[in-house]
Amino acid sequence: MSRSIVLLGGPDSGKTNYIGSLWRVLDAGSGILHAADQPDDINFVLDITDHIFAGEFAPRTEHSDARRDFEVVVAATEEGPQARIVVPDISGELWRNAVINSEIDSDWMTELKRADGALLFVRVGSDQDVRPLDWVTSRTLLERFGGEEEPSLPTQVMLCELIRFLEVSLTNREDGARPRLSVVVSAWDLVDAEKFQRGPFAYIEREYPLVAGKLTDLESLDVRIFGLSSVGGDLEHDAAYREAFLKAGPDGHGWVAVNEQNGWRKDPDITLPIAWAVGL
Ligand SMILES: Nc1nc2c(ncn2[C@@H]2O[C@H](COP(=O)(O)OP(=O)(O)OP(=O)(O)O)[C@@H](O)[C@H]2O)c(=O)[nH]1
Ligand SMILES: [Mg+2]
Repeated sequence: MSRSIVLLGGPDSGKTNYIGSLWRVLDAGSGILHAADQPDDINFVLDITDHIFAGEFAPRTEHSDARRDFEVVVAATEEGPQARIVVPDISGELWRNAVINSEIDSDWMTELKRADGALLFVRVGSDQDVRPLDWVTSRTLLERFGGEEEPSLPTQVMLCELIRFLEVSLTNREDGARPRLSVVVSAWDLVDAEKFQRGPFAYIEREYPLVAGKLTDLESLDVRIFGLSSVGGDLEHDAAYREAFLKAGPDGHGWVAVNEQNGWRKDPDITLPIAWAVGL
């Protein structure tokens, strides 16, 4: 019962706001996973939910912030197996620096090695997204990677390197199966209906072709891709949405885009990317 799940992603990729919304669902037991006990220290999570309750996104994590682990034991059924989920809410800036320096802090390395699943976040419409360069240049960059500091590391190069970290560090599952990686495309509420129907992998293919190639070639990880909206809409720029959100109360707005026979649909259970990675 000591398996853990790591949540990682670059700066501004939606990790913190997911944790806040996730806790509400785990606590209420309204998703497939519920909290099997009360976590020890959830003050920072409650700070996040305070922002969301006020109809605003929780602020970006300062990279000077102490590492904050959100640790909770989850289960799918009352009597069924449990899994410990350790979600370090690390500032994306730190993940980015780890890639630039080709070095992961030994604490996180220990955490990654203890984990048999991960959630990798990438966000629609982030102003922190670093655009390449054409992709041939990016590939050269990726190949040569590890030497001098690259001041504007393209997002897709960073993502490929994070996936590589996961490939070398995640441990096989208890049943011997490959570790699982949920790739989560956050702020998926920002895409139009057409992009929504083409799905988050098509989005990654278009925006980050190197990442799409990497995901397709992965042999050591079992991958699934989800679209995610932690709060259901754009609380910052869409005043009408924010008003409706506040009026209806803060819970139950988030959703995950999942693929079914008739295409992509919204599922209100935002625990799904974790539930799949845990395999409960
Ligand atoms: N439209 C929309 N935007 C979102 C959603 N979740 C997050 N965002 C946007 O993404 C920004 C970053 O979200 P955070 O949760 O702070 O991202 P983070 O990965 O924790 O960022 P760092 O702490 O810098 O690593 C927010 O300020 C929002 O603008 C969502 O569900 N919908
Ligand atoms: Mg954060």
